[in-house]
Amino acid sequence: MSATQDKKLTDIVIDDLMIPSEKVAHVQLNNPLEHALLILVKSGYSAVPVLDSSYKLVGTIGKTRILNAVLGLERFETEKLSEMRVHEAMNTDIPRLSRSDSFMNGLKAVINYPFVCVADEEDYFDGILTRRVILKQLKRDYFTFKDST
Ligand code: 4BW
Ligand code: 4BW
Repeated sequence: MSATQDKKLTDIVIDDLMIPSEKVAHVQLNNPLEHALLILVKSGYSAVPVLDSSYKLVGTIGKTRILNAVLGLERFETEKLSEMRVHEAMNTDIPRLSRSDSFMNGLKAVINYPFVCVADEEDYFDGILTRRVILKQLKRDYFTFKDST
C-alpha cells in the first residue's frame, strides 16, 4: 500500500511523496560539464541536482545552462565541455523543501519549478519532489473525495 493511500492532502508530507536520493540521477560539483551533459542525455532528464563530495545539496544543472556556458560569439565552443566544471555553470539560486514540509508547500514550490530538491537542516540531500507526483496526488484526491462532501 502506498504511503499516501487514503490520506487527506492536509495529512500528507513531502516525505510521503519524494523520490528518494538513491533513485535520483545527480552530478557532482567538480565533474566536467561533459560528464554532466552525458548524465543528462543518457538519463533523459532536462536537469538534475548537483551535490558536493559529502552529498550535500549545492544546486541544479540542466542542458540549457550547459549549452549557454559553452556558447561563444559564433559557435558552441565544445572544447569547453572538458575544461569547465559543473560549479561554473550550475544554478545555486534554488528553492528547497524538507521531508516534514506540507503537501501545500510542495504544491506551491512546483508551480515554478519542474522539480524541487529535498534536504535536511545540514543540507544533506534527501531526494526530489516532482510536478508529476504532485499532480498524480491531486488527481487521486479528487477522485477519492469528490463524492464524499
Ligand atoms: O525517465 C522518465 N520516466 C518517466 N516515467 N517520466 C519521465 C522520464 N523522463 C521525463 N519524464 C517525464 C516526466 O513526466 O517528463 C517530465 C519532464 O522531465 P524533465 O524534468 O524535463 O526531465 C517528467 O516530469 P516529472 O516527473 O514531474 O519530473 C520533473 C523533473 O524532475 C524532470 C527532471 O529534471 C527531474 N527528475 C525527475 N525524476 C528524476 C529527475 N532528476 C533526476 N533523477 C530522477 N529520477
Ligand atoms: O523563462 C522562464 N520563466 C519561468 N518563470 N520559468 C521557466 C522559464 N524557463 C523555464 N522555466 C521553468 C518552468 O517551470 O522550467 C520548466 C521547464 O521548462 P522547459 O519546458 O524545459 O523549457 C517550466 O515549466 P512550464 O512553465 O510548465 O513549461 C513547460 C514547457 O512548456 C517548457 C517549454 O517547453 C514550454 N513552454 C512554456 N512556456 C513557454 C514554452 N515554450 C515557448 N514559449 C513559452 N512562453
